[in-house]
Amino acid sequence: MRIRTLMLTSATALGLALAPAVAPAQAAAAPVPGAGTSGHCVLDVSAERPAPVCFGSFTEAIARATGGRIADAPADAGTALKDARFRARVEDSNARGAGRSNSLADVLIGIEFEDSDFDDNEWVVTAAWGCTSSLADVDWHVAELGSYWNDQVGSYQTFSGCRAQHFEHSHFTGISMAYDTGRADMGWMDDEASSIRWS
Ligand SMILES: [Ca+2]
Ligand SMILES: [Ca+2]
Ligand SMILES: [Ca+2]
Repeated sequence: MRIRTLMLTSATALGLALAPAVAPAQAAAAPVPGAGTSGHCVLDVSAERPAPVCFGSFTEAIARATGGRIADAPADAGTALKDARFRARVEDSNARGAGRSNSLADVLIGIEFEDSDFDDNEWVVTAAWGCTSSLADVDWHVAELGSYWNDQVGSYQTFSGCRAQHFEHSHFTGISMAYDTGRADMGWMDDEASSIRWS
């Protein structure tokens, strides 16, 4: 059983920066490359000190999140996510993932979107490996979303055997949605999620 505790802080323009919860004194995030107006970030939740890496396009973010194996993803994330062939390519890439062979783990476990229907800004979640089938064994999580992403998630999709559970409050408290592989509409949880588990 392996559980990683992560915190998203608010140090970047996107509010997508984080540090291990066990070391709050060192929580200040490094400057985020490409931070600013970019809404296409990759977050490696298995890194010792996770920090988002942001790109100018969804295409570039996917290339980074797949270790370069998918370099031609559609520019529009929503178009990509609704395409079964694209989702299959992600799973094929995950099957060939090399884990932590480079600075960013290359198994893509999920994508979180700001708006419903896989629209607006997104962050791509990577890890060194995917999820185990048991939901009791939580594989990855983010305990606190930052100032930008807190109460903003409007849709999501998971990959690599993962299912996501979104919580109303940070540190997995408050009301939560059932584990699911994806939702184009968060329903009552729209703009409410403050922490997330993947299992
Ligand atoms: Ca939103
Ligand atoms: Ca909340
Ligand atoms: Ca699991």
